[in-house]
Amino acid sequence: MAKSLSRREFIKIGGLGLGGLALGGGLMNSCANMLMEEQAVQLGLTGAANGSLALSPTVCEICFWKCAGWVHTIDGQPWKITGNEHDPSCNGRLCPRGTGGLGAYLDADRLRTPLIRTGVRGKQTFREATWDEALDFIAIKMKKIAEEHGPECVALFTHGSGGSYFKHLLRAYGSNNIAAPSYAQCRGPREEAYMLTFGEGVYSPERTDIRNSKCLVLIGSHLGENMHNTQVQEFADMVGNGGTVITVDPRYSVAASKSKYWLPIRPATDLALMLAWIHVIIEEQLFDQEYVKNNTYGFDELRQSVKKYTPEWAYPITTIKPHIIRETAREMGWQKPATLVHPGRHVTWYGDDTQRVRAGAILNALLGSWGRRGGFYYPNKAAVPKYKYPAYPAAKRSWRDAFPGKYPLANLALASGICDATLPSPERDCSFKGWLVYGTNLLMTLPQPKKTIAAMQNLDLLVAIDLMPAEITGWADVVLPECSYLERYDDLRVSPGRVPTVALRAPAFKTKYNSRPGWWIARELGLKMGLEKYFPWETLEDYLETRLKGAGLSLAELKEKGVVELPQRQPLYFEDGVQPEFDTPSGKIELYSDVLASYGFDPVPQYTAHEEPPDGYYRLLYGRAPTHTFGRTTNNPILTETMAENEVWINTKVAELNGIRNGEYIILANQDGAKTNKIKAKVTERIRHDCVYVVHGFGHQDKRLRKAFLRGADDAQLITKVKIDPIMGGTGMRVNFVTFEKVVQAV
Ligand SMILES: Nc1nc2c(c(=O)[nH]1)N[C@H]1C(S)=C(S)[C@@H](COP(=O)(O)OP(=O)(O)OC[C@H]3O[C@@H](n4cnc5c(=O)[nH]c(N)nc54)[C@H](O)[C@@H]3O)O[C@H]1N2
Ligand SMILES: Nc1nc2c(c(=O)[nH]1)N[C@H]1C(S)=C(S)[C@@H](COP(=O)(O)OP(=O)(O)OC[C@H]3O[C@@H](n4cnc5c(=O)[nH]c(N)nc54)[C@H](O)[C@@H]3O)O[C@H]1N2
Ligand code: SF4
Ligand SMILES: [Mo]
Repeated sequence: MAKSLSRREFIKIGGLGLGGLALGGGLMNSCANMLMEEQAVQLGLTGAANGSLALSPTVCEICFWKCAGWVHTIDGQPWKITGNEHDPSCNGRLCPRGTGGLGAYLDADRLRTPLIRTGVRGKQTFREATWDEALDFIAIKMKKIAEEHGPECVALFTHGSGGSYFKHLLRAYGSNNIAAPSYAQCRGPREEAYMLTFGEGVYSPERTDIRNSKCLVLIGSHLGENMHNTQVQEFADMVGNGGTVITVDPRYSVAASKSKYWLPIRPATDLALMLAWIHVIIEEQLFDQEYVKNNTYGFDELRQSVKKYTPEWAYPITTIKPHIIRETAREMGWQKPATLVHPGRHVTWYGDDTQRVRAGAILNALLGSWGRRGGFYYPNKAAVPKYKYPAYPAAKRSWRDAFPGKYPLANLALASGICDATLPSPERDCSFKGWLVYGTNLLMTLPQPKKTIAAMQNLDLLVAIDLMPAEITGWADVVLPECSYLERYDDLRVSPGRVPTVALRAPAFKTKYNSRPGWWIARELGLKMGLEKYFPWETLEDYLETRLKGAGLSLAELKEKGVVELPQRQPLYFEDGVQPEFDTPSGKIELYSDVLASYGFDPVPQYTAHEEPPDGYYRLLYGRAPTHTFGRTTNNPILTETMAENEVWINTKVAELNGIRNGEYIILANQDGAKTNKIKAKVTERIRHDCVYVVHGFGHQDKRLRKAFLRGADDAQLITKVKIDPIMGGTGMRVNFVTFEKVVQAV
């Protein structure tokens, strides 16, 4: 370790990256790598004379943008991680979190060996076990559940690349109940809204052509705090090129600070604003008439339906003045079709989220931005054949059977739904007896954590596969330590983008402690369960080689290049003279949806009011900080130095009214009496008076996370109420209201 950069040096760099963010258009820490080089020279770290430098390709796992990078080592010791210059997902620059990715490897609090619970569930008493013991324990329990209840009674919750092996394992075992919180707690409503409108989803990374956009409308999307790499780079470029930004946010976000218009909307009323925009764009004929005529279905119904939604109608609801609604609608019209109404990503807000996002999709359709430069491009994905396995056994039941007639347009399993269906209820049989939880900290991630605990208490088997002793691992029967992404191979990254690429993650370091890569864990478990025909490969290198061969590539090439570009498969934009086709029932962009109508939902979005906070209470809003990813980095020894705890943003007048001083620790209590740890008040004009804001991912409750334990507050503890989207089952979580309590000092 003597020759690697010290933590302090890393932090300075992270801090500088952030300075760039606050100061202007330079939103990325492009200077960070240069500075690292400089410091490396000072430390005598450069050149083979001082040690042998090596590079190995990686794909970042600190968030799900999946930037490709290089891990630099000196004499096998960690030095730094930089972006891969040939990767269109990062353009050679990682965000500050990715740069701090070494912290995931270095964290001394990592899980070190398999653990088997010894006392009652939740009491956190475990004994260390060998891999053999731990996997035998799981295999025996899973076989028993399959015999007694059927394999469908085991569900997988997963988030992150290694989840793919466990999906495969579960399907081979006979269950299709695979859920990710990134659907019903994140972007599910967006995918369904765009599917209904355009016949395709937005996908990840988003197909947004921000780089070429002339007018960008951000409705709650807090780019710059939401640090999804190339989106932020393109946003900075677009601002630098003089593009118009319209930001709708009750909080003066980083994005708002780069905007021509900041619309500090009353939370929960965005749909009213969007309907008024549609009204103006239609009435003032600001829409793309030819595009709408050729490509859309239901324009007249839409026009009739939004007649009533005038800016004057929207004003008292949203608090946005009518002339501002008109002016911003005209800006959008002038720049069309290079006007991009950003579809958002985390969109599970108020329970009518599919309809709200659909209103944005309709705006994009009217402005003709779908399939056009500066709007949404048509993504290209590399043609890399899947590994050929024998067919999976047919699953007899699915999570859907627990919800007859509900959430008809959910295309993926609901993490929250599986949790509900694990609780005994007179309405349904208790369907789930076993949970495998890979890389998702359900107690922070799902709303209503008490319900999650009650559900877990009904299980015959709970396995957590994690890097860290996150809260979920404290409830598990068996805890399996995965090694960090820097110590393992993973499946190829074949993400959609402007150009089709394949990227490789290879191990840069030997596996630390008694941890193992996900692929190894899933395979060993499969072998113990008699599923060897589904694991014909022995190492992931064999598996990768087979897949790459199918695309005319090799592992050696990927190891050398990290990222390989393959031929383009479709044009990015609609071509002149070619009539586009849409995978919707009408074959057109559906402004009016017969599918929604057939299920009894509004075929064009209609406004319904949401509950407002009672007196003395404020709506709880939450979001991201540039140097953290949820709770997965809040114990990272490098990233915690940039931000160690969260604060609660409180409007200056509200703070005065409640006698709260800036920097004072307070406790947040919600409408149901749920309370947080103490959290620092940030008294600011940058937020409306009717809401407060916290960054999600802090306030860890597990003391094994020594840096994160009780640092700041966890918003999930206050999300005791949800409003469920009837269309697809997403859990609207911004429907909770909080008040403040003083921290009583111990005498
Ligand atoms: N209250 C509230 N809830 C939310 C949100 C919110 O803002 N507020 N956001 C929602 C959104 S948008 C999303 S996408 C979801 C995200 O939810 P999750 O993806 O579940 O996010 P985390 O809570 O960070 O959980 C990540 C877990 O993965 C573990 N981990 C990290 N690296 C590895 C690894 O390499 N291998 C393994 N096996 N485990 C690893 C971490 O230790 C941690 O336990 O949460 C949703 N839920
Ligand atoms: N640094 C960092 N970046 C990340 C992540 C991370 O953990 N860390 N996570 C990634 C993931 S998985 C996701 S899904 C995205 C999430 O990021 P986004 O999709 O951009 O954000 P949201 O969570 O929808 O929204 C947060 C913003 O919405 C505002 N807001 C709250 N309520 C309302 C409202 O009623 N109306 C309007 N108009 N605005 C409102 C908040 O003030 C805040 O600015 O970020 C991604 N990027
Ligand atoms: S955006 Fe940042 S954290 Fe996310 S994958 Fe890229 S470098 Fe890693
Ligand atoms: Mo998300």
